[in-house]
Amino acid sequence: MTDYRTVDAHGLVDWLAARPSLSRRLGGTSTDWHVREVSDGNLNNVFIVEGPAGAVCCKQSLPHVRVDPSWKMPLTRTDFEAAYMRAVTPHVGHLIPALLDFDPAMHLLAMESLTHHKVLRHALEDGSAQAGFSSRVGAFVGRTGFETSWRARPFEAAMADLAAFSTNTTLTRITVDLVLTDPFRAASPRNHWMSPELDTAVTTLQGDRAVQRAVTHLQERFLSAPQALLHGDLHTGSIMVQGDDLRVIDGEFSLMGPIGFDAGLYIGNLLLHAAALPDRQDWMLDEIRLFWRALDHEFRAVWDAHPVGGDVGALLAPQDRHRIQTTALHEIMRDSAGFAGAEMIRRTIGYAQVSDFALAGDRVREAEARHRALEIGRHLIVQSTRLDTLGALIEAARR
Ligand code: SR1
Ligand code: MG
Repeated sequence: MTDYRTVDAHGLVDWLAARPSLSRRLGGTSTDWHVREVSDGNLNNVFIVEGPAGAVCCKQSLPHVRVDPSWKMPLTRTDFEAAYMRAVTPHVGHLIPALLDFDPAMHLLAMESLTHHKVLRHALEDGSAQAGFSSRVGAFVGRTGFETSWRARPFEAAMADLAAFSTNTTLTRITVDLVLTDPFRAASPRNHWMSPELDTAVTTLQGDRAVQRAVTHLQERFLSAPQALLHGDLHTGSIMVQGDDLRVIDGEFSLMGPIGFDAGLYIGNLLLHAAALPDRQDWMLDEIRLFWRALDHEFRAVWDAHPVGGDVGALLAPQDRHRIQTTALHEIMRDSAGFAGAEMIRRTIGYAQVSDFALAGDRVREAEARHRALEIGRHLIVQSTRLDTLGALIEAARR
């Protein structure tokens, strides 16, 4: 931590001025640059810097959770985000912002500024999101899910990622606790919920042994099925949109894990939005269809394009490939359903909830929306091992 200091606007300008390529991108001299703090997530400081020629987005880790300074945290999370961006950029191109620079001593990264983009969750909330965005998210998960798997590359490359990202233990601990444990356990002090409206539902959920058994299965999948390099926190706040341009941001939770974890978090957030605004349910179910079809298409297409890229699959006859792909996609769907359910529940009663519920209108409707989210979430979790097709998932999510 010796060379680290948390930058403010002035410190950031000095840091940028010492970097010729970033200075050129901004243009003019440092006195022409305008810095705006745009931190929105729970963990880090984020700034947009604009100059006469262009803009840069800078993100720096803090020694604590941004929204809770008493929650101390190591600084390495931007290191993992930079490593994730480097690892997936060759496969997804402009579906993520370009990484421009990373300073490991300052844990400060600079990336392409998405000045005119909006966080997808906000675009959904203010009604500006254009229908159809999910096909690009599905393509992102399908491509990263295959290209970083053991099927696409020699085991040495996959093991290098396994070794590198398995040290992302601080953020993995957050996921294990906040997504896959605390919400399902009474007396977890970080849980909070709309009380008294949800009291009975929460007590029932936390005493439900079928839920405990199914979440145990999800915990095992998350921690012991390193299928591919995951984003690790793929919710609608980790995606930015402008018209039909979409970028996935915030890869700090990256790790090797089951592909259905990324897919499930995304699906869960669409279903949370539908729970908050029932008249958008058909739209959100359409988005899930688009998402899954694109994931399915890309996953098969990149596999077909290099059928013997990895050690896994080296013996597979071409005529068996389609069937093996289908089996793999069924497994991803089952995992997705379960993780979507866990995400819905943790975003309703856990530490980090979603702002979508405020759209419900009044307290009565919000309580109904939250009850819906808990009910659908529970159903997806306990039924997940039976939900292996898109049709089955949609039907389960319609309750
Ligand atoms: C303390 S971090 C809480 C949540 O914010 C992040 O975006 C992740 O979703 C995490 O679970
Ligand atoms: Mg984030």
